[in-house]
Amino acid sequence: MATQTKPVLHGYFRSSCSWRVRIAFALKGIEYDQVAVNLIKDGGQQLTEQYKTLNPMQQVPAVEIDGVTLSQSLAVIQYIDETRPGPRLLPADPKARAQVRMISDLIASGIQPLQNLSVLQKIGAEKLPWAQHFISRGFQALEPILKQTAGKYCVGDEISMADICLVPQVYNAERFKVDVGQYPTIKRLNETLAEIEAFKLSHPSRQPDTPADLQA
Ligand code: GSH
Repeated sequence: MATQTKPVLHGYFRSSCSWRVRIAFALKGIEYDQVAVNLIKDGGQQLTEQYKTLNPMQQVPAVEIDGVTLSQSLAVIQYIDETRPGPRLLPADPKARAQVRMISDLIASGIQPLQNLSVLQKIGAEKLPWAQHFISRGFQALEPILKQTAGKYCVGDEISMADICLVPQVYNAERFKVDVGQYPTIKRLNETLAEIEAFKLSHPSRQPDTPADLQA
């Protein structure tokens, strides 16, 4: 059950997985503290022995909440949804819920890991075309799926975990110079979601660890 202590998010302003958790907290109206883990500075603060005790995968986010430490953003989002009041992040209807998980997994397992920092560092020189290839491949699959499932948002007319995954992934796509205009449904959903306060407040340009030159 929820306790009085504020959750602590160990994350990085530009990490799409940390952003997912920030959106979930914002949608639920949950106050939380943030501890910055700079993925670049000092060779990557996620690689320290100290941080490894929070997330043995040495990635952000890690979240201290209700006396447990959780990693894996989708597990964190689902825990928040199951323990906190506010708008449901996974729909009650099993088919819609499966669609939300399908879209979330497509992004969280099928796209983001292939363009993640540690993978790009390992492959060396071909970083940009590599990332563009896997993001485009994922978006080519996501577009027809969303065409079928979307209403105002990714699945019908209620915001869900799928939307929480989509917006940070589009942000990554734009960083890697993928032309999102080729995917009209993805583009339309992203534009709609970008206007929502929870997505704005949690944006990488507005975090405590956002460098001054990247602040909105
Ligand atoms: N499946 C994990 C989740 O959803 O939380 C992925 C976490 C992940 O890839 N985090 C990235 C990271 O920490 C930032 S979005 N990258 C740094 C690294 O791999 O060294």
